[in-house]
Amino acid sequence: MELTDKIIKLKKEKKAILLAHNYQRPEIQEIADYVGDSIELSRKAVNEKEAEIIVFSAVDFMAESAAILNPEKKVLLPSPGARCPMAQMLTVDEIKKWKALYPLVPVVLYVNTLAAAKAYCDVCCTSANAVEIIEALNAETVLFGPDHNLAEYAQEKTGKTVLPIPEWGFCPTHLLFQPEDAQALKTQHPEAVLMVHPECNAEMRRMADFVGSTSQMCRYAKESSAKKFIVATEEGLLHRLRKENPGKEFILAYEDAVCPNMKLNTLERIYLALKEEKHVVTVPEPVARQARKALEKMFELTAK
Ligand code: 5XR
Ligand code: SF4
Repeated sequence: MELTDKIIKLKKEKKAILLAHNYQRPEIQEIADYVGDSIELSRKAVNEKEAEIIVFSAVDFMAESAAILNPEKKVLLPSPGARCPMAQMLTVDEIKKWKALYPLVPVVLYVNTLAAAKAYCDVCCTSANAVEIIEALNAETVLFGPDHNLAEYAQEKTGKTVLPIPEWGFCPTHLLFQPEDAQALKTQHPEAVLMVHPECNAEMRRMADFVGSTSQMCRYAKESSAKKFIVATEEGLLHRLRKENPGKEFILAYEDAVCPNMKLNTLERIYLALKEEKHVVTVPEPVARQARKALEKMFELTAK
């Protein structure tokens, strides 16, 4: 039996669902029950009442959020070494240091943080809703971590003071996109629309026709009348963009833009994790309770 068939069979037997982030390998996206950004996926998991096991093909912090929001389900991270380096950049001590300096200022944390850090914030956000969340807060200054590019973008968009914690946090994959490469592609394809993730640097964002998260890029590409797009985010998203928009062309803005951690997940590892029900992600309840509050506050502030 093919590996994909074995996974599909096991999923049924064990009442498991497979969730894949937009940056996963194409063959994983193809057999996933849902493909999306981490928060879309965590919400799907909450709605799948029948599911007993969630195989979350992504990185550590995403599986943690799923575990926090689905305490009664078993959440498996197929490759336990898949850790987001940006999430590691913000320690609890760093948050405490900034909170001591600005005791009255709310702390907004990108979901790309570990649960222990989330437990110390007021509200979480994603790259899709950072601007909306900061606007909704009754404060002119906020502490924001760990991505300093997303902080800067949110500051530009909201007109509020968004202080990055730490001052330098970044995504190594999105840092690979540089204006020279994007400009060369724009010159080669003058009719193409440039979509840029807000984790990219300011020059990239300034050149962009559209700045948004992975889920927002998918929506934008679908609704746009353009036929060609240059895309500045991790290469995995291009599989989904191409699949959902058969008549349109998608070009990666830098050819080696790969998140090595996302790519640690393979069909083989998904199969083994599911078969042995191993690499269970758990978050101790006191931390989970605090982090859940911050995630729920995000849902509350973005509810239409
Ligand atoms: O950089 C990421 O890990 C991806 C992404 C996205 O746009 O999907 O930035 N994730 C964040 O928005 C967090 C929620 O998924
Ligand atoms: Fe972390 Fe960047 Fe990889 Fe997303 S793409 S998981 S932010 S390193």
